[in-house]
Formats: sequence, C-alpha cells, structure tokens
Amino acid sequence: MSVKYYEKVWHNGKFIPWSEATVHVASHVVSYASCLFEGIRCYETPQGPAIFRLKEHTDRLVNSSKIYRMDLQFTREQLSQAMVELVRVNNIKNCYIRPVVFRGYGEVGVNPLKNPVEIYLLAWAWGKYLGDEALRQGVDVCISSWQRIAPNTLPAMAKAAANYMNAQLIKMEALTNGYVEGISLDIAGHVSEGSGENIFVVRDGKIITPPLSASVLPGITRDSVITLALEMGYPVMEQSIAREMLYIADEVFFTGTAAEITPIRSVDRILVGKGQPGPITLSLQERFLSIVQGQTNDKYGWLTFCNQPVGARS
Ligand code: PPE
Repeated sequence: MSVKYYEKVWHNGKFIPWSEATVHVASHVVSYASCLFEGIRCYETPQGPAIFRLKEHTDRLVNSSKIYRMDLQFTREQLSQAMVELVRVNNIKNCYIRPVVFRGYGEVGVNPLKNPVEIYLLAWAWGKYLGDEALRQGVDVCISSWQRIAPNTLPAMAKAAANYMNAQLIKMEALTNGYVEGISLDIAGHVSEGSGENIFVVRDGKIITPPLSASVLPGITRDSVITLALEMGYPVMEQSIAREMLYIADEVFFTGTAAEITPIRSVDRILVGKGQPGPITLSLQERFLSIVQGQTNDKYGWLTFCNQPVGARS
C-alpha cells in the first residue's frame, strides 16, 4: 500500500496490527455494500495532535448507523475516546482517521440483520486530496454526466459506502476527461456536490451552498465554513444553484475533510472569475487553517487535544 498507514488499528474495542485488519469475502459488506464510514482529520498543533470536530463526526456515524439499523454496541463517548487512543497509541502528530462500520461474516443473502456489526478505526497520513497545489492554485473540474443519488433511493445524509459507487462513476469520468474532480447535479438538475466534497459559490459578496435536500452529505467542513463566513460578516444562503451559476460565479470552492477548502478555478473549461482562487475563498481558507492548526483561539471548541488528560479536553 502506497499510503503511510499507522500500525495499530482499533477493532471492536481492541488494538490489532494493520495486517490483521482483514475481512472474509463472504462477509455481507462485500456483496451488499453494507458499510458506513467517516473521515476525520487530526492536525498537528502547538499543543500536540488535535482531532477536528470529533463530536460531529461521531454523531454523523451514529446517525448513519441509525438510518441503516446497525447496532453499534459502543457509545458515542467510547468511540470518541477510542479515536483519541488511536492517535496516542500510534504516536501520531497528524493523520486522517477512517472509522468503518460494516456487516460482517455470518449469514448470506440480502437480509443484513443476522450478520455481526464490525467497527474498525484506521489512521493514515493524507496530504492534499486534490493535488499538492490544489489549495493555493485551485482545481479544474467538470459537471458530471452522472447525477447524484435521488431522494428516497439511497439516503444521502448517511455516509454509506454504497453512495460512493455513484461517487466513483463521477470521479472516474472526470479523471478520464482530464479534470481533477466532477460535480454532480441532483435529480432535478440543480448543483449537488463533488464526488467527495460539498460545494460553495460566491456571487456579489454572497455565499451560496446547495441545501441538504439537494442530495448532499451534511458536511462538517460545510458547517464550519458557514459558521466562519457568518462570523466574517458574509451573507450565507442555502439555496438551489443552477448549473450555469457555476460558470458566472465570482468564486467557487469545495469543502471537505480531505479537500479542506479547495478553490475551483474552472468548470467545464470555463474560467471561474479570473481563473484563480478568489479573495473570499482565500480568506475563509486562511481562517479555517489557522483554527485547525491551533494557531488561533479555538473559539468554537472544535479541537480535541489528544495529549491532554481527559478532563481537560474540549
Ligand atoms: N460530500 C461527499 C460526497 C463527501 O464524501 C464528503 C467527504 C463531503 C461532502 C464533505 O464532508 P465533510 O468531510 O464532513 O466536510 N468526503 C470524505 C471522503 C473522501 C474519500 O475519498 O474517501 C472526506 O473528505 O473525508
């Protein structure tokens, strides 16, 4: 594996070596994609490693499992604590944490209810998601010919592996055609999201992002950006975005745990604004990065410092 992974993996309450974190191919998840996951960044800060918005990521995992009737057997507190332990036992400075919950080995057939629910917490080092220069220079993207999953087919509010079959189609088409990423439209033809990112548009000083009803994942970076944008005095609206708005916007950017805040400099080879990251995008990016890297006061309590005693943690 080319990624730098951390050796100790948490599995159902115990730490095991990375090489032993395997599943049998007859497991329910392999045939039926019965898997939920999260993606969480742990940043290096002057006060040691800090996990960004651990509570919200844990809550979203629990919500995903509720939607799919998976009984987790661990409380939110136990799962959060296990992620802090994961960082500690692996001596991690910064990493990407990937919790996975899936239906394991047992029965065969679609009915998932008799298969055990397995939980793993993995950690690896992950650099810039859309390329090393993406955050500074912006990325070139396209509108996908694949639409996002329709309401009441696969639930978009759950972060489920099955949703990423749709995401893979979007991503592969974009890469094949020479773009870094694809943006999907929802079933009504309005802008939805990237294969692994939420999207924002800036026009005339206003910041707009699609509503959750546009089949988007309720992104935690999305929520953080809305909070920071309001704090910085920008009007923020959740409203339907027409495809062509992306072509005539002043600025467009992606948000996501992996992508952080990535400017978009062109859509379908049409330049966004001047074809370079815009000032509002860059000011949000700077504010976001300074908080997550612990360089400024964590006024929203978004960081969980892993090396502090339990009582002192936010
Ligand atoms: N939409 C999708 C479809 C999505 O996958 C992500 C995260 C987001 C929006 C942004 O959500 P948030 O991370 O809470 O701000 N995508 C994750 C997986 C990427 C991957 O390739 O795997 C991520 O960024 O961790």
